Amino acid sequence: MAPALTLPDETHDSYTKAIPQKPVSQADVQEDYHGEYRFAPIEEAQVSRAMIKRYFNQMYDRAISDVVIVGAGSAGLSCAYSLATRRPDLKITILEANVAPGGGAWLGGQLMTPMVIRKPADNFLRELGVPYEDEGNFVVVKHAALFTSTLLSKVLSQPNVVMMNATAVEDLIIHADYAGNQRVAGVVTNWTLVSLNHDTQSCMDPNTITAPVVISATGHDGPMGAFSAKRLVSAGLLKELGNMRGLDMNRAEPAIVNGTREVVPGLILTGMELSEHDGSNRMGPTFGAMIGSGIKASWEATRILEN
Ligand code: 48N
Repeated sequence: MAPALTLPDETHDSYTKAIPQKPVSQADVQEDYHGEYRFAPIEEAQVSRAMIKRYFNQMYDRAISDVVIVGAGSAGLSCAYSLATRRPDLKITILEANVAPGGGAWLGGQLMTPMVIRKPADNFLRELGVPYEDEGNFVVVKHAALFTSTLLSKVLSQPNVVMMNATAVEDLIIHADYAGNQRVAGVVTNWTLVSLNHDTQSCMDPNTITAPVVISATGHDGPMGAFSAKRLVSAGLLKELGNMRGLDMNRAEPAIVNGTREVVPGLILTGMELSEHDGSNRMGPTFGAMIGSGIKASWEATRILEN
């Protein structure tokens, strides 16, 4: 862990110099829903410093990560959980453009709430402890948010995972390796609200996170869908996008899982972003391939790191 940022003396006195406060003892704290509920005392600066110290220490520490995962949808989160639990030694940093992570996995299809997952991807539900109804060849989770919130909580409770939401990847770091081959070596980041407003202000420069492996799971729609695949084209590392094809569940799901791979040195694509890169079919409202592709991406990442 990088050295913690040192902050000015945090004794209580330094807070009350500005605005003297009536001292309140800890003994006044009381959780009483029938009488008087009393909180422990706090100073506003303590709240600010508690956030600043932790957030910017983690930004400092994760400026060099082992694996960056772009996109906290069902594929990105499945990948993060599989990688973090199998390789607790890795510094895994997730970047999610939305304030709310989860991507398209908060609903099933056409705003309906049940989520369909085809076997064998139901194995992952048992690993997470997500209940479901068994329909034979597939299972149904009663609410997509039950899957996504459970997965999200499991990912965020992994000690080696840091997630920065409301943070967009707005470019890739691309280096020439020792043999002169181009390889992805990290990501270029900015607060999403800044990324979305580059046309309203000039020169709001980004930040960077370097990592030997970047896993892009930015989906196929939304304001930044298929971000890395599109960037490969504009950076000259991919001739053209394959463009996602029409819906065919039985073709789409195995194609996405089996096609999950390192598409250029240092960059793995997973989930629906891959359908835009490869031109594979879409599967519509069934999520087993997002789970399988995410888990396969985690194995691809360890293959790269171990070679
Ligand atoms: O849920 P998505 O969009 O992507 P996946 O691949 O995890 O899951 C796709 C799945 O929900 C489907 O589309 C289903 C199966 N339907 C298929 C079909 O046929 O329609 O998550 C991508 C995440 C989102 O949360 C985005 O906000 C985020 O990636 N994101 C980014 N985060 C950071 N920087 C970026 N440049 C960026 N672009 C997207």
